[in-house]
Amino acid sequence: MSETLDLIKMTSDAASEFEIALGSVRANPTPDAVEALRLLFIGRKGKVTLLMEGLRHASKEQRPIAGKTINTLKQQIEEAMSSLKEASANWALDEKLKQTPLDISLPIDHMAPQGSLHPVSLMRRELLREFRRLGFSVFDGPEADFDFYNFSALNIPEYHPARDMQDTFYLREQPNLLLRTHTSNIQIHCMLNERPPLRIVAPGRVFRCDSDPTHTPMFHQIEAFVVDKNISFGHMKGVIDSFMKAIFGSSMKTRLRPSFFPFVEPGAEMDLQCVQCSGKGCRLCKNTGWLEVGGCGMIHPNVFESVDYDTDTWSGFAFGFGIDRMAMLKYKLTDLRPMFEGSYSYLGQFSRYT
Ligand code: FA5
Repeated sequence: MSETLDLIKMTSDAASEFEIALGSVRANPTPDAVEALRLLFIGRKGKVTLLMEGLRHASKEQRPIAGKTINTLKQQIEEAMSSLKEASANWALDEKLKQTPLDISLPIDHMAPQGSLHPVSLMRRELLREFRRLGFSVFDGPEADFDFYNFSALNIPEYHPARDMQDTFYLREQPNLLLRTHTSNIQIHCMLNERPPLRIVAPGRVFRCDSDPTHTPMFHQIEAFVVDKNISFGHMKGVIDSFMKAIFGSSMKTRLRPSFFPFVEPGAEMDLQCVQCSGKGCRLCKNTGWLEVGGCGMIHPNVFESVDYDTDTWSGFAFGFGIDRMAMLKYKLTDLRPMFEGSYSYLGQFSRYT
């Protein structure tokens, strides 16, 4: 009987102790303090757990009375612990928020870093603005295309060595299907669908098996072509000069070098003065003072024939320039490859141009 009375007295003492401890943990419910309180009373060696074990020594008659008292305390403690756990989670959140101060009075753009346009998008946007100003319309074409549009109709027959000039990715699924190696395929798609006069600009992604500081396996070109009556090489030179000066400034020097492309005659390569060394010669321009940005020329009569245009009536010029190369020159970059590696810090530097 006296053991039972002791147990009840100890339970009442434990209840008072718990009330006091609960008050101080509630004031500062850190996860550690909450866990310590739990262990102290209802842990494996906790005060209430030991009281439960002490029930073994109580007499058979008195055991239910003492048991009920201890159980009631245990339940009260468990309930208090579950609300303490919630308070502890809120405490942890408050602490975290204190460490990352949040000033809700700041303007929104100070809080979230803003995205920016990719240098190729910036360049394409600027180029299209200039071409639209010159009266060109935008035309699109497929990136995976048939040999006919990328090569044959452009006067590059099978086994022609010019096919080796552009290292082609062929697609296994279908014979004659490939990733276009240039945007010149759009000339054929457009001319088969539209009748002259034409004044077309066509930017797009192209693919070649190629990689070094000035070559990437995926890159962007912008194709432009004009088909009308009495079009001359002089018209082409005028258009190229006009948009190059609009983009790179009126002092930018350009030059045309005779070159061969099967789909134009005569053909030329267009160079811009090296922006890195202003024409003096450096590693980027391989000491030539110039950087090649694209090819151009008068549309070959065989191309007109493959799209059924009368060569006695129509003449035209075409050019295809590397957008990435022009971005490289405009933003003074020395390597094209990081443009496509997706580094946030690299691409973030273009935000001031967006
Ligand atoms: C052509 O692709 C012709 N289709 C251009 C053309 C169009 C000529 C119409 C005549 C009439 P070329 O292979 O030289 O030409 O490529 C044109 C430009 O694309 C190059 O001057 C360069 O600026 C860019 N370029 C070529 N290969 C790569 C590459 N791997 N990575 C980045 N830019 C490239």
